[in-house]
Amino acid sequence: MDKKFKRTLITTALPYANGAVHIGHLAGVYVPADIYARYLRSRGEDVVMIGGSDEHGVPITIKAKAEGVTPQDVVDRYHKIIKDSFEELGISFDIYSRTTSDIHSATASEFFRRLYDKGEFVEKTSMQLYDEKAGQFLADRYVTGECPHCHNERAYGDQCEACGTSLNATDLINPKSAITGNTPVLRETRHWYLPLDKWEPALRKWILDGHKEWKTNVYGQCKSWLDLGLQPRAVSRDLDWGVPVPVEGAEGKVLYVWFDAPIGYISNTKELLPDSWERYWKDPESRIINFIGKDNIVFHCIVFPSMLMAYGDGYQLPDNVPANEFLNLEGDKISTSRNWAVWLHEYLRDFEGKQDVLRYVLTAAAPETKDNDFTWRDFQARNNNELVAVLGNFVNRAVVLTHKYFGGKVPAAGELLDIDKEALAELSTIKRSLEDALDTFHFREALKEAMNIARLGNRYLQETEPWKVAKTDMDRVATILNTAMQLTANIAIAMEPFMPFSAAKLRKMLNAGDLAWSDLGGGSIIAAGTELSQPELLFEKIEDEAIQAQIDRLARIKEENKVKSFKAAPQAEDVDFDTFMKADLRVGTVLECRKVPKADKLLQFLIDDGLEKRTIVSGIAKYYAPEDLVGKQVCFIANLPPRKLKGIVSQGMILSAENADGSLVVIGPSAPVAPGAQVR
Ligand code: B3M
Ligand code: ZN
Repeated sequence: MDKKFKRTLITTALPYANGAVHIGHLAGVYVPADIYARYLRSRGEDVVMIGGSDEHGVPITIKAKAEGVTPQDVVDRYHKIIKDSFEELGISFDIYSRTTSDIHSATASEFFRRLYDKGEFVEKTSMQLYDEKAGQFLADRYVTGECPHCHNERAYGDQCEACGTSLNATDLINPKSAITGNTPVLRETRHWYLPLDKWEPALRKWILDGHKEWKTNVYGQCKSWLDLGLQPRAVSRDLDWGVPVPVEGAEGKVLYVWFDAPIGYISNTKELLPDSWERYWKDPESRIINFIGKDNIVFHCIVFPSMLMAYGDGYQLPDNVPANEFLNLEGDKISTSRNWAVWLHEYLRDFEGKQDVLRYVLTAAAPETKDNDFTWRDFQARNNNELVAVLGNFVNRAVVLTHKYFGGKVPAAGELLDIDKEALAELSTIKRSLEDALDTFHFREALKEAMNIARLGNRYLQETEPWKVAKTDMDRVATILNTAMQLTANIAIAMEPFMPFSAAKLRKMLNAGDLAWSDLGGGSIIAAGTELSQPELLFEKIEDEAIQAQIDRLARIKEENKVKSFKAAPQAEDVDFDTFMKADLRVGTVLECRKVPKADKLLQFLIDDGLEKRTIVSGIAKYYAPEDLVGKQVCFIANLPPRKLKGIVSQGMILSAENADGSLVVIGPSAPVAPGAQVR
């Protein structure tokens, strides 16, 4: 690590307290931050790790309204779930607080007031959407409508999730209030804006010239924001949930959640260290590292730094912002609202005692440079093939053999042969690579290096075969097992930042006293004569049933979502009965069904319609395998004029219902009927 820093303040994005924490949050932010914090601590560095819940913002108030409770009820509930589950996973926050604390409102309020007094804001009047029925302005997510860019009909007032563009509510085409469903009207309101354009030259210099070492995804995003040119951003909202704007005449207005949330890092440091918090924020010999996900980059690299510069008073800007990309789940984007996630508190319930397995898998598959996918099969394979078969296996063999041949006492080594020396020498190479990777936030790589000690150990035992040597030369066995125990002790040190629970278990097994990070790489760090405890398995195999249960759960959610996310179309215009009766709807039995060549959507049916056999072409090839439909009964319109599709004359149309995702389900009778039966 860069020697010029005396201490490190690690911040982690404050999760919104309107839902639990899921594996995407963990892989993106909390596991890497915790690895880093534990690493620095084990090196004896002065480090503070800050976390907390983000308890303001519109989504929380929408959830509260939907449930008929207060926003405070919502955040109390989720703050507890989040805090408890982080703790159980071993995320070693020095403080995990919340933005509804008194110290936070006071800090955020003072921050705003100082900027206001310094003339750092621009005050502007603008037309905003107002719901007359609800009697309130519609900030951010309170409005939905059509995205002006990609025409997604369910864009929010602050962002279109389909194309990723950030929006102003007034940009939406055909806006609707999320509270009443009404079409809002425009009404004049006054807000405070932070002129980001003022800070653009300073930001350019700080990031583009000064931090070329940042991760390319972070640097690149900053550069494209800066190249687009920065605009003033509103930092207040017309809302009744949040930190009130501390200015006369600002009744009914609160600080925008993205103004107050990053100040939460400061308030939480203050709460933890009332007397010394400023050292971490203002001393040039301290450094600040912000762990976040990629959707938060602009706020941490552009907005919050501008706020800090505007505030002045010695506040330091972050030294690094190692943002990660996104983790997907079984090929689909993780989504709180669609319940498409693995929730930490549920994982901890379903896989009791397996905290380290999740930490391991999320690090090994972390989305460090690009989006990555979590699958339950991969989770199982990494546990069984890596943690059990490589790490657990080596440690267990080393400890069991020491018990078998030396009564559990680490034997003294005799003369080292080349093979022993080489194994021990490799430890220092691994240590160097491991530290390089950790220092530069390459945690996947770092974990691989830590695991390499176990791989080395397995290879060593395989080659030295102490169980064979034991028949002839116990002195040699002593040297081999001493070496194996040195490797094991090194593992106990190296794995601590990644898998603290197993590392603690291993340390207990080794009884080796204090093993410090500075011992890592050493070839005599566990003394001869040390009495090992009874061997205990560090990891156990995860069986197919446990994995299948999770896969089944996700399949159920997928089905539920098809129904839940469905928005029924408005009812069509009336049709008179006689007109309706002109449509000749019938049931037919599918005799044959095959794909239409060179048309990936079409299936060609031969239907027994009770009178003769008729051919119908239908656009459902994406949703059915042709053979699955043979023998089924379907509903069709018999009296449509024949139509030619890809050279085939289609005599009618098969009826199907459309799911929210556009997939089609063929409609048929709920019990068999005679082919040709009419439907009315
Ligand atoms: N709560 C957004 C998020 O959870 C926001 C982070 C605040 S960090 C100061 O993605
Ligand atoms: Zn869009």
